[in-house]
Amino acid sequence: HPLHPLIAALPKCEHHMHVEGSLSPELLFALAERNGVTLPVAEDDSFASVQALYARYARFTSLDDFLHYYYVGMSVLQTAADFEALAMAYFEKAHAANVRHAEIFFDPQVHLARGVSLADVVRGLRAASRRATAELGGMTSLLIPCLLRHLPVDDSSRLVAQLREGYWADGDEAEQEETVVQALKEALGGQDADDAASLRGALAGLGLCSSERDLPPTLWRDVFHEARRHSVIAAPSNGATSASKPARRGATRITAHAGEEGPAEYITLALDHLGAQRIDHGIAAASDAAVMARLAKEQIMLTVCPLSNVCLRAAPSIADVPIRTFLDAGVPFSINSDDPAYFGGYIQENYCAVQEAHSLGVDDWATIVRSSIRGSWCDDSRKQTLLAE
Ligand code: ES4
Ligand code: ZN
Repeated sequence: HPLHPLIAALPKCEHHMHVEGSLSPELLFALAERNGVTLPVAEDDSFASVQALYARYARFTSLDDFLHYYYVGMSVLQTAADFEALAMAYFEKAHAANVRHAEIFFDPQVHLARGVSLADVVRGLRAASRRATAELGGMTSLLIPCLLRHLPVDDSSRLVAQLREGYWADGDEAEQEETVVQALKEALGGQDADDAASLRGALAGLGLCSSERDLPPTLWRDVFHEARRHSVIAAPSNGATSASKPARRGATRITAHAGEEGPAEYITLALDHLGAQRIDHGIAAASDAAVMARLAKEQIMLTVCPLSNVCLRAAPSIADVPIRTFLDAGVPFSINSDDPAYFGGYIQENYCAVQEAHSLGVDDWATIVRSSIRGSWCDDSRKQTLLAE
């Protein structure tokens, strides 16, 4: 397509990419071997080889069908180095597609249940994030832990309590501030050692994902209320901070998967009851005029994932992903890869698929790029830089 060089060159922001979903079958098998993890014997032998696994990924029938493979796959991730390698491989792909800013989801509850500490996960991801900035043209990135809907609500509560105490600490009692700061310094490594407050800044917000059917957002209302009440994850502060005097922490930013397989009503519930500032997927909004009007009025960004929707049968084809409907209604959205190793494409392939199915114009792409920057959770000065690119 004549617009493809332009699309490749667009300065992109990605907001909806589960880092565990960037685990390729190749890396999955390599880490299973290195870490001595035994993969399950599926009836259809899908874990028999890299090729068999790719073939199985091409036949997902639903979100839950995919999630089974996704949670088995991530069992090979054990050490901080594994998470660093995983995220670095993603950042390199993203950089090749001219991603300038990436906000990355991860699933702490699953890793904790496997005995992998949050400190190790965050340390590995942070290391990759720092390297990406240094080695990949100043690309910025933020981390967003997600609560998981397929697990009991209590499990989410426990994670929020742990985040509140200081997720980096291994103890389960609230730590003395001194101890916390020390652990923070350790978790960050030398580079940020004199800015313990920036450890809080390692996480940019709180998400909600996993199975959606029959799991309305209201079930997590109290959990998100707790998270917001205690600002368990600080929004970035503008003032100078120091280890001895942490900046006043802003309200926790919240995003939630809603309206992927579930109804438009779940989008409304996520906004009203969880305090969501963004909605992940949100394609069901297109079937509800009132929800569309609200998203446009309040400029709530949807993080749309076209290849994911087709792969998991949330939409019959890319042409059915309501891109034009959102553009016409003034509903801001970004285009994202979701779980790129599982759904047959990274961000570039998602942008190109949208172009091929929807024949967008240059002005449409300018709108998408601007919306993606405005809806990011980086600070205002970074947004200004991105808008100028
Ligand atoms: C996910 Cl596609 C999708 N939907 C909901 N939760 C998820 N976690 C990882 N990928
Ligand atoms: Zn997702």
